[in-house]
Amino acid sequence: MSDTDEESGIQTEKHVKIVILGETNVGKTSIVKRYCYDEFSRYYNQTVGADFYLKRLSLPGRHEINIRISDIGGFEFKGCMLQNYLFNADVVILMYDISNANSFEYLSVWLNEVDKLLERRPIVAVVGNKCDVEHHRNVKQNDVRRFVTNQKLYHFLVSSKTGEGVNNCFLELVVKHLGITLTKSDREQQQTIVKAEIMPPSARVPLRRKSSAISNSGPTTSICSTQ
Ligand SMILES: Nc1nc2c(ncn2[C@@H]2O[C@H](COP(=O)(O)OP(=O)(O)OP(=O)(O)O)[C@@H](O)[C@H]2O)c(=O)[nH]1
Ligand SMILES: [Mg+2]
Repeated sequence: MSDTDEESGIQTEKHVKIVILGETNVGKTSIVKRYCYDEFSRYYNQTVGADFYLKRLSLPGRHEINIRISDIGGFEFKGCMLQNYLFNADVVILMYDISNANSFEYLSVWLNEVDKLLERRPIVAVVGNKCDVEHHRNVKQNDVRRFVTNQKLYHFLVSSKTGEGVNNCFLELVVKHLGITLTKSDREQQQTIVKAEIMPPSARVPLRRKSSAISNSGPTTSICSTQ
């Protein structure tokens, strides 16, 4: 991180390195692409090794921030490069998929590895992705709460598909690392526009009926589309 020079009004640059870890298929590449390019692909393309991205963020108070993001393929846990990827990390994101219980359970193994490979634990955030498929949730919220409380970690819920929570997650971690204080309106300016998909009736998931007494008139859906 370079020094600030707010009093003289000179714009200064700061650098933050974020490393994203987690099981394969949880959406690590997807969150980076949503954050850096505001795009999403429903097709899975496995990350081999690691990919590196750069995002510039301007914040009030003449803060110009270069965020370097390392997107590590889920299979890299077994690779010998993990220590190199983690080198000098300011923030580590441990990502799980809320619809995949294993992906959450393995986070403790990833966290052990981070602690083993780094002398000092950086800021670590547990990020639950795919919150657009809340109706397929397989990870208990209490388990997540217990893990993040015990380990003193941050927790965010996001959807790389709709963009929900994505900007906020990166913003909070960056300002936390740099010690920048933002006002409520500064935060609001950085919020993502959530993009909901309008589904044809044939693709909608029917609501589970509580009892047979509920009328069965017309098609229903558990998917709420907002714009
Ligand atoms: N519904 C939904 N699907 C998502 C979301 N994020 C990612 N996906 C899908 O999940 C699959 C895996 O996404 P990736 O971003 O490639 O996963 P990854 O963690 O980078 O996987 P590896 O590169 O193998 O480690 C893709 O088919 C994405 O379209 C999300 O927020 N919601
Ligand atoms: Mg990937």
